Amino acid sequence: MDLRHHEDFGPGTGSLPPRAWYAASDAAALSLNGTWRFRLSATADAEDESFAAPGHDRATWGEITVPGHWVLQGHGSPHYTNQLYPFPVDPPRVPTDNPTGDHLRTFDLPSDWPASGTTVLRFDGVESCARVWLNGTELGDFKGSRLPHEFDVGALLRPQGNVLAVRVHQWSSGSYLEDQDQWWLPGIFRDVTLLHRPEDCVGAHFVHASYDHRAGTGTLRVDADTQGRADAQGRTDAQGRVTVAELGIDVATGEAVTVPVEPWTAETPRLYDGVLATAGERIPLRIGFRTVAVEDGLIKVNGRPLLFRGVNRHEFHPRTGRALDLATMRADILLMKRHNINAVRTSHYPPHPAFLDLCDELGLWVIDECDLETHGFQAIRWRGNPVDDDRWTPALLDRAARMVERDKNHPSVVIWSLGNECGTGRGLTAMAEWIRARDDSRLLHYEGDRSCADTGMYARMYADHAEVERIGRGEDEGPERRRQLPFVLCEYGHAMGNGPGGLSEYQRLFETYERIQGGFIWEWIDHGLAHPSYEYAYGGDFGEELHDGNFVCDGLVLPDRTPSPGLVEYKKVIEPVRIEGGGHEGAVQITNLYDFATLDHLSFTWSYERDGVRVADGTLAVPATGPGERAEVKLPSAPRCDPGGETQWTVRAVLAWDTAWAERGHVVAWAQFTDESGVSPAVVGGTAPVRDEGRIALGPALFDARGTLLALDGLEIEDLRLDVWRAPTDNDNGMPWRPEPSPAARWRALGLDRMQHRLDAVELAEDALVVRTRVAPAASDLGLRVAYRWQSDGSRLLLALEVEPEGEWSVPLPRVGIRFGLPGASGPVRWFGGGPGEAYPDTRAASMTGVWESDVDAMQTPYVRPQENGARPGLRWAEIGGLRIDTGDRPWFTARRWTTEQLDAARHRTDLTPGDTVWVNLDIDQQGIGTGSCGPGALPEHQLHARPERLEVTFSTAVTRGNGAARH
Ligand code: IPT
Repeated sequence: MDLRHHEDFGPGTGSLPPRAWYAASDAAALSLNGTWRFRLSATADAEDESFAAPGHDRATWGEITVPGHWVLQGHGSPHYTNQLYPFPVDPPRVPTDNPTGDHLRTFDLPSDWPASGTTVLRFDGVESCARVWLNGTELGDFKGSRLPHEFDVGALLRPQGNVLAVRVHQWSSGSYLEDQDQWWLPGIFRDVTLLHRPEDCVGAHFVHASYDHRAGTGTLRVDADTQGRADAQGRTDAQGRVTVAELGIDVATGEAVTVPVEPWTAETPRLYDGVLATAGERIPLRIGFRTVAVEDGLIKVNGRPLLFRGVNRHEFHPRTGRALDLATMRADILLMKRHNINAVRTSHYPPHPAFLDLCDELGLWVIDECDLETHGFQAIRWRGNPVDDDRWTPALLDRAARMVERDKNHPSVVIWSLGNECGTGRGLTAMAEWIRARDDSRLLHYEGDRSCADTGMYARMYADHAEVERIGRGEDEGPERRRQLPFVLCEYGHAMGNGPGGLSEYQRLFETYERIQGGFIWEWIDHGLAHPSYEYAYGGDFGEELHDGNFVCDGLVLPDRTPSPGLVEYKKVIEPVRIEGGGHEGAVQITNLYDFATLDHLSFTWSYERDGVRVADGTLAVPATGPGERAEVKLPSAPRCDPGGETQWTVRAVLAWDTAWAERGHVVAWAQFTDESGVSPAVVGGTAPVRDEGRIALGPALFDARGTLLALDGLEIEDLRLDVWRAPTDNDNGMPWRPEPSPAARWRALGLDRMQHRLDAVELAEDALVVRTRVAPAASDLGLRVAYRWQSDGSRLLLALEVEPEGEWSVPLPRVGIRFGLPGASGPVRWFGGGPGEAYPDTRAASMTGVWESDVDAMQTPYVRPQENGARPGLRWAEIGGLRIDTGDRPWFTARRWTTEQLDAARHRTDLTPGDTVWVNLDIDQQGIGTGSCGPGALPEHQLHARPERLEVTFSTAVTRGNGAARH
């Protein structure tokens, strides 16, 4: 059968050979972005091709913004699947139902558009297959959605009234190669540009800029093809000149020159401005000198091993999908740099090319990944996998070439990745061979082939801590060749919903074993699409037949790019400066964890706090400390303050001056050290409980006859009782494809979400009211014996809670503590404890001890799919809704305007309606978070196993006792 262009194995026809992308030259350019005419058809051939001819009647057509996806502009709807193809797997055929968007744009050339030379038309990205006509003449067709394609249009252009017609099919054979875990979003989603190519213009060019760290010199050679052709060695006739004024370089293309330079690294992104000039054109070059190599089994740049503090980045915007503007790209990088991230894997396709310019400029290591994933074949045991079928190899090689040619001049790109999750096959080997032959100055990455036959490094995703440790020790099994390779976790720490937990433990391994050269969190941003009813939509919200729900919302930033607590935690865990030790007379140790930079750009400050309130502060003089070095500095003697309080030092490393990515004073790293631990509040007692008219009074407190607290000094309190349930997090819910039940499934099976409270006794003792209950789920013999011992000194109310498990508990508890309601509570919330943001047992590195002020609404983390969130650890005291809470037991503190049951039932943010009552949880402990939505669950030391527990809390209604409004 004859396959039509969108269903054949090939990459397309008619486009020019790929070449390097650059933002601007002095040749004329015309952006064709903007409003285009648009018509959507349900099938590939519902309409004939007459629309491409000038003069076609478009009266009934709509409009669309280019770049953009039609499904986000009111035509059809988006569809989310992770691995599964949303169509029958019968490669290279695709369904008859194949949304097809006809795009039309008429344009005039600027009056000064040069008549000589020629002009090319460039598409930077079209999903998934385009066929292009200019003025009625077909230029060709192409696949490879996130790769550029150019056509020579010189002969067809007219000064006025040009008609550019583009037919885009949502599904094509290319879709089989683009099964990335993301929304399917068809359309012309990157720029469309006309580029004049003067006579004697610069053709393809390749900037080779290496750095010799022994000599301190850089060697520059720019190969350029002034005719658009290269000879058999890839070298070209040297007709162009390369100048770098700052370095006094003025050489012919093809000629190498070695001069003293400052190297480029992600930490010190030193770029030199140069020019590549031919008789017809001048192209600005931004040159970074650096050398990437594997030596002694380690990835080294400029002779030094790297540690990737990375993140996987998809291109995403909640309104425009994968059509990103420059400001958004820059915002991503600034946010990354401000959170100590030093590397990006462009999962799972080459990004908009301007993103890499920004990585060069601001400094990030980049793994540039090819637009290739055939994950859906896994579901059919990899039968027919395109990467192991020679008919597809030309398409694979085309993708490899388009990536490498486009991006090869970026110093930030240190590793090429063949793609993601494609299984194994000859096609991948062919790609690797082509890439190595074209550019042997970078490493090759591909995670999917455990033999590492084609790669220069060993990569895994979601390996648990124990396995990473084995690899670090060199105790991993596997091919001998692989055991010699450096190791990177190309994905780990699945940032879905609340979490990921366990990052500190991973980082410790990365810093302990030199073979483990860091990792890349999965992933940067939640792909929640702006939605009129749900606020943010995820899989299934558009009525998709097959979908993977909110697995698409697994980022370190929320869809609107608000940092989630996970990003704040990651920033702390990967701090490039470690501050340790300290104490009374003790010295502070400062370790420079940068790979290249000194600490010269940082200043160090200290502050001293009593009960969370700053008493004194100052600066610390830190001696010059090179990468990997450690310095010791003495803190001043402890400032005088009132005795009896809890005192601590806080030491910070902040930017000493403005940088390209953050302002002076921006905190890069910090640590706190306790000086004196303070005195716990005195236990109160002495008042006798009194029974009266079906009520029990105890000092300021009123209980009902069953011993339920009703009010304190007239402040209403609702339903105070033991609580063990939390709205399961995505990590609690685990991986749907794993056979063993997730923690949340085990919790629900046992009934921890439906515990019954049986009242066993209400005892009025001389100076205490004791209420005994047994808390247990129906159908089980497991239970928790609970004793609430209430005492009062006449003005305050003390609760001493005791919990005793009964039976063989094999399931960890979600939480254990008390919860109660404060009807009508409003106003600010102030607390002394961990903050400012949320934390859990294995996500608390970034929690800083201090006095914090917020309000209940701001204490919620609005995860796209609602789930447990917002806990603050280490509570000493809190004031909320007129209630004062004091405790020496440092419980976890949570407050929200809905119940856990409502949070558990909600599917979207919009399902949560704040009620009048603020529900407060004080937890003795919580189960850790882990990263079980894709990866290991909470580590054993962060699991909450049922055991005898105690909690003492004092309640009062007294207002602030001189706790100044210190905010950090
Ligand atoms: C891994 C994929 O590479 C990535 O695209 C994403 O789907 C991630 O998981 C989970 O969000 S594949 C997984 C089956 C390990």
